[in-house]
Amino acid sequence: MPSAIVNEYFRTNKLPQIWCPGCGHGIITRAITVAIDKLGFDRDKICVVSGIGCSSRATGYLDFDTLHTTHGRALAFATGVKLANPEMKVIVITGDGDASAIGGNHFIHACRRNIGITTIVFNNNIYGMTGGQYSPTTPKFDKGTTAPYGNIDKAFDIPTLAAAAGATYVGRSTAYHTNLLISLIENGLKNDGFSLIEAVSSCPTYYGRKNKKGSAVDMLEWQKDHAVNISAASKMTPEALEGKFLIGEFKNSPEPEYTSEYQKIIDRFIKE
Ligand SMILES: Cc1ncc(C[n+]2csc(CCOP(=O)(O)OP(=O)(O)O)c2C)c(N)n1
Ligand code: SF4
Ligand SMILES: [Mg+2]
Repeated sequence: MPSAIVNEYFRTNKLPQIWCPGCGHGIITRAITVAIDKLGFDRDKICVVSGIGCSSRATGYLDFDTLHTTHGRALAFATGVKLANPEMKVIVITGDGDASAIGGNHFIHACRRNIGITTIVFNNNIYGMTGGQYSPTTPKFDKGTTAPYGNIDKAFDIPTLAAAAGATYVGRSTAYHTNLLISLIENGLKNDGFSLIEAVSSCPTYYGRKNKKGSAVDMLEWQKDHAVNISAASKMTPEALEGKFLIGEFKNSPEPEYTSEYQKIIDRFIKE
């Protein structure tokens, strides 16, 4: 990490962080700070909220107003922060388990309300913190400690879920594709409503070992080799796209934001 970013946006007295060597979460956390830096936002107008998980530990290291909350409830806390402080940029950092398993209901309703929260899901396809249980994004037939013979549940596609539920900005990138990730986070933060960016991460310790994905470097190379930008995908055959996943900006359709709509109701009653 360039030290300027670390010194500016990280609580250096809390470092080193707890993540395993080769974990993708550090790369994604840095990308968030670079996006904020590029936008030049006032750091006192930013609040970062997380749930519980390896990914959610990021709020401990980031030097903004931060809330490290309870498992699955980051969006509930963030909704309260945004309603009380509509002028603040509210960012949620969450894991695939935190966002789409225990927090799945908060997730779809935050999307539906189009509340001004930029949510970054660190998707490592597993519950990393608790020892590798399978999550709603573990690919079908992959293994976890709770699926030693293979998981038979179909995985959620988080961007598709978010777009269908009403999020107005949706994208996906990976820990490997950091420049794209930074630009998606920037665009998500520019959107007044609910933005969802899935950041494909890697957990070499649990998901990688259980599914024989090789080293941390092998897992990043897998991201490089299997991600296809949505702009290139339209020119590819279904055969060429077999086994690949899409990255890029999937949706950018601004709509009225929840707290500004709420303020209109308040103003109406104050006048009456
Ligand atoms: C109410 C509650 N249930 C379960 C847990 C245990 N728990 C902590 S983190 C976690 C899963 C985290 O997975 P994910 O959100 O994908 O984050 P990762 O660690 O993979 O980054 C679970 C089940 C908890 N802390 N609280
Ligand atoms: S257990 Fe997995 S997700 Fe958690 S810090 Fe280690 S590599 Fe990262
Ligand atoms: Mg996870």
